[in-house]
Amino acid sequence: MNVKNKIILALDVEEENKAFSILEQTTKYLDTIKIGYPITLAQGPQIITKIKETFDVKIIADYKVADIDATNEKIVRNTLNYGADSIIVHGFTGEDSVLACKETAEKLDKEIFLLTEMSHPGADRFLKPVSLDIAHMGVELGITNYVAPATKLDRLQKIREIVGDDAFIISPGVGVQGGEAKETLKYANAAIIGRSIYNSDSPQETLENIIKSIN
Ligand code: BMQ
Repeated sequence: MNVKNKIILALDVEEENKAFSILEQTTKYLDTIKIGYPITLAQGPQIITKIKETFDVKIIADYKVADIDATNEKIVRNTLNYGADSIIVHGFTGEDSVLACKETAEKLDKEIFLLTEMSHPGADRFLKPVSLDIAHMGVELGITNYVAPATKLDRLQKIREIVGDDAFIISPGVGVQGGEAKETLKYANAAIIGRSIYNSDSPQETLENIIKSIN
């Protein structure tokens, strides 16, 4: 995995024209975006295909897949067949659920990202107590891509220690949620940034400034 400028745009807008306008302004500096339920539910999953046909970007589908193995298989297969390059799956559902996602993606020559701990405060109650265990499970299952929080650098660092230097970690929570890109990239391979970019008056300038701040 390789992410240009170490920034992944979280494209959580709902309107297609807004999404396309932001992509036009940012894809000079970005080659990887994350789309999730907001735009998918507003525009339909065909939006994945449409973005792929229009822009030269890799798409991470953030559907936080969290069901039994048989259902996960269907969710992952359909998402990737729309053209997504990878999909984010929850780890708390356990080994069989996660393995179904991994094997389905591999059959299509695509990848999964395993979500370990989350960036928001509420994650401390239920997810934090098990998130390091989730990372250990990922290693046992041979997973090489992870999601871990930019807002909790001590946790991000611990997760990096567990998954190892060769794993690829993408990290949300930079900007509006309080995380800082340069600090995050000490432990993560790429930072996921949404609102600070797509809600700014000039997404292009904001992105340029973030890239400057990293280098
Ligand atoms: P923003 O930069 O806070 O606007 O966006 C962060 C993006 O990462 C959003 O798409 C969130 O849904 C997503 N996200 C997160 O913020 N924290 C997590 O722990 C996981 C996650 O996917």
